[in-house]
Amino acid sequence: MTSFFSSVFYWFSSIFFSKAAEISVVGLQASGKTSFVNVIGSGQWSEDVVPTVAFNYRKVRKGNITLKIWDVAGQPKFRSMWERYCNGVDAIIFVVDSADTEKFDTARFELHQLLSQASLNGVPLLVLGNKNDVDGHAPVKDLIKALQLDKIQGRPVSCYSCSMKSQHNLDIVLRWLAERSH
Ligand SMILES: Nc1nc2c(ncn2[C@@H]2O[C@H](COP(=O)(O)OP(=O)(O)OP(=O)(O)O)[C@@H](O)[C@H]2O)c(=O)[nH]1
Ligand SMILES: [Mg+2]
Repeated sequence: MTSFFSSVFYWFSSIFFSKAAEISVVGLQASGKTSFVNVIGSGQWSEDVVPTVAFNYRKVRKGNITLKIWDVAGQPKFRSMWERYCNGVDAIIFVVDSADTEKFDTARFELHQLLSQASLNGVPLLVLGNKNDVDGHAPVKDLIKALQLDKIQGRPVSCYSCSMKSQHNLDIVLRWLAERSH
């Protein structure tokens, strides 16, 4: 009987205390954006992922939080779309392949270019240094330096090292997103 009442309680609370956040996931091609959305959506890692064309939209429910996610393509021809999909969201997630140090300069350029758009003033930013399962990946302090995250002003900025493949640190990412939900 107790379990019946507690499940009814959780059902009601999921309706009345449910929260939502709309987020955009951007970053250079092959950094792992679609893998991130797949892993938090299905809890399953798969190598089998094709490059995104334009964007994917996905709604993911985690506990009492609904995430509306714009997964935007990272190839150069699609980058001019990033601003449009980041406009009005609760948070921007910028994914970097932390093992591909040669692309850090391009990632920094594209990130700062995006954040210079007045329409995105104040939108919280989460930088994910993905692929930390790969040897030679850059730790958070090197990412902060390489992407000049300390120069970003006027918005909350966080940076975590993570891996979609091993699902390392995804619990922290979800907690960060829960704090942006309303
Ligand atoms: N080792 C490793 N490989 C990863 C990880 N996350 C993604 N990958 C691989 O990186 C490649 C690109 O992943 P995607 O998720 O398609 O990258 P994307 O950022 O969505 O790329 P675009 O859609 O082209 O912008 C795939 O081969 C993935 O299997 C990770 O955490 N570790
Ligand atoms: Mg993709």
